[in-house]
Amino acid sequence: QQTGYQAWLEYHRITPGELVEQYAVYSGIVCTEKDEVIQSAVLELSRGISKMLGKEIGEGRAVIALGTFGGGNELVDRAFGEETRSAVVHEGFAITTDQASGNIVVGASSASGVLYGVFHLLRLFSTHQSVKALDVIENPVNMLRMINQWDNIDGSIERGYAGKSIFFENNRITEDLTRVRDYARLLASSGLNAISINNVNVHQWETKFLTEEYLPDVARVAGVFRSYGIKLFLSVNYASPLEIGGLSTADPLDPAVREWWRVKAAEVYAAIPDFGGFLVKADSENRPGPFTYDRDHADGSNMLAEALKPYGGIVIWRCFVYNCKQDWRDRATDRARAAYDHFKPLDGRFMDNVILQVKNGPMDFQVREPVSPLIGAMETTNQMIEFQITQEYTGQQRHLCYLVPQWKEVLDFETYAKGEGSSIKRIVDGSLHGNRLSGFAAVSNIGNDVNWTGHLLAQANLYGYGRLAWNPELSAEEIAEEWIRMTLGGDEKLVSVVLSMLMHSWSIYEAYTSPLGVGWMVNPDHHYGPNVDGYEYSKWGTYHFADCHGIGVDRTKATGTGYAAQYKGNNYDTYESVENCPDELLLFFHHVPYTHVLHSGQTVIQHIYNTHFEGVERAEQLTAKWASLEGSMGELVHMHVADRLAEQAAHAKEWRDMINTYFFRKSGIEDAMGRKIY
Ligand code: GCW
Repeated sequence: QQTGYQAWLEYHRITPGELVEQYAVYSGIVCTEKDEVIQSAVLELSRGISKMLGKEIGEGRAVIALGTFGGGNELVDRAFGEETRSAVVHEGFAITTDQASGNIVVGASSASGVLYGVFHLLRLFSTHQSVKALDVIENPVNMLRMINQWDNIDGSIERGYAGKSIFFENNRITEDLTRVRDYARLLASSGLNAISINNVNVHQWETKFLTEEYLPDVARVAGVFRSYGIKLFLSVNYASPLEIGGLSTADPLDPAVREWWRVKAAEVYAAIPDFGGFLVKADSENRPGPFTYDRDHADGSNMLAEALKPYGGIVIWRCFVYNCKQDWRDRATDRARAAYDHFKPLDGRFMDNVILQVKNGPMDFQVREPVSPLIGAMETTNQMIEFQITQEYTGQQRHLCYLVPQWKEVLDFETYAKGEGSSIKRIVDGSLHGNRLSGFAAVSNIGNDVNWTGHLLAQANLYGYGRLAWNPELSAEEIAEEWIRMTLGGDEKLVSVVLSMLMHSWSIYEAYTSPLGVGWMVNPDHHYGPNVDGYEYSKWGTYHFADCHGIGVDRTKATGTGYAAQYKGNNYDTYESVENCPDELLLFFHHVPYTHVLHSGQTVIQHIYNTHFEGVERAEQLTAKWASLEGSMGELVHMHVADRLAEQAAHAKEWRDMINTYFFRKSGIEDAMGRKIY
């Protein structure tokens, strides 16, 4: 049962008709370069086209030619003039249809550009577009387009909801890398170019990845990704010099520690010459870091950066740093403030091969959070954004939640970092502050489930992440529609129904879970399912402060924690004021009475009741919509998603009833519509 294994590389057979005739004119692939990435491109192209046409490519009158500019393929060199060549940057590509011959030509300035170009062409074929007059130039907007695996060497995956690791089992790196290769194909086809393969929480065994016990196997994995233009990174343990180096300290200013890392870097590069660098979670959630030695994050990251610098390697240093041993009685400490408070004062001190990786929001990948005020706030520091594809807090791939619309909102957010026009996307693409290094990272949602992501429709998040990292201007609808056509086929009713399901899913999930931006209300540890006070008296800094009068966190400068003052310009004014604060973030910034009237005209309490009743109805509508698609796709696929949607609808009721009952009991205020509350 290979249901969903090919994901968006399914290449459904194109039924006879105008399109087949158009596509079938191609009699072969002309490629003269032996480079392994270009050979991957050739393989992908012939595999894709023969699957779509149901026969080997052949018997036509035109060819598809591909190669790098000046790489020896005459058809490529003839097809593109100087202007086009200079418009194509390192990983970009150009595609053109030669009118006289009908030949399609894919040209690029690098081998990976050729591969991205081929995947683009395949996307055109598999979404049934005309290829008669192509004239395409595409360049990736972001330099680094990265995936972070949170996989452990024992095969488990932190926050993984789609089975076990495809990389590791039984404390070894997987012997058979076929599946890793197919993952590389999926990542490259969506536009990605970097991966870190192990969890940022680096435990005892994974710390040894830097030793000769594991390095040859890590190099094997790097080789697989290399053939798809993807660079390999490792998450490293900050305390490695202690744990595997036999030193008595990991003090970043200690010469012996610095030397240890230099030697390590040399060994890693000897095994993997194009190694990407280190990803580091330090002084975060009980992981070791420079604080132990009274040093700061700049000291820690620069030490590693210095070791990697001779080889062109980079350090990606995470900013998810906060006090995870907070006393809930302490009302002055605010977790939301932490990243900014820790890192902003260090601006200007990081080496140029350090990138700070900042989560999209100040807390932790909730269904709704404001955008992190740290992004853009450090003018002379490289930054990249971190998203979470794996649905830790958004239904764990048992609920449908298409996250691209959320990411789009974040990327379009105006920070005013340099006045108007300082959107997040312009910060993370490096253009606003002129950074050499920048980009996107995201925590993967895949495992060894046959369909990769557990919930088949959650594949759209992985695909969408890659497409958005390549070009943040694409719309969430465009991306979803591509994914549907490529994965499930082009039946028009199917496309429109699934598109509407995906596009509404985030708002549905938000409706029946935690209200008005306050977040959490989940079961501790595993984070699935409702538990309103689950984190209320915990040490994690995650509170909603509901009492019999009202709810919300006062994060204003005037009377609260002062978090709102981390924003610039209009944003500060908007969030500071209870009148101006957008409804969806009201409880993130303000503590208000249940009778407070929202911009929508409803009171807070009535909003909670309404959205929770409606959320369940809308979740039920998803099951009905999906049911209407029976017969328009493979039976197994249809049944699989139907099962997940049924579970979601039932579980949404659990959310509704817990939340409504909790707030009815706290507030004593009845639902104006008299619906059932327990
Ligand atoms: O969201 C939290 C998760 C942890 C994770 C941490 C992080 C990898 O619950 O499981 O650890 O974030 O991002 O470091």
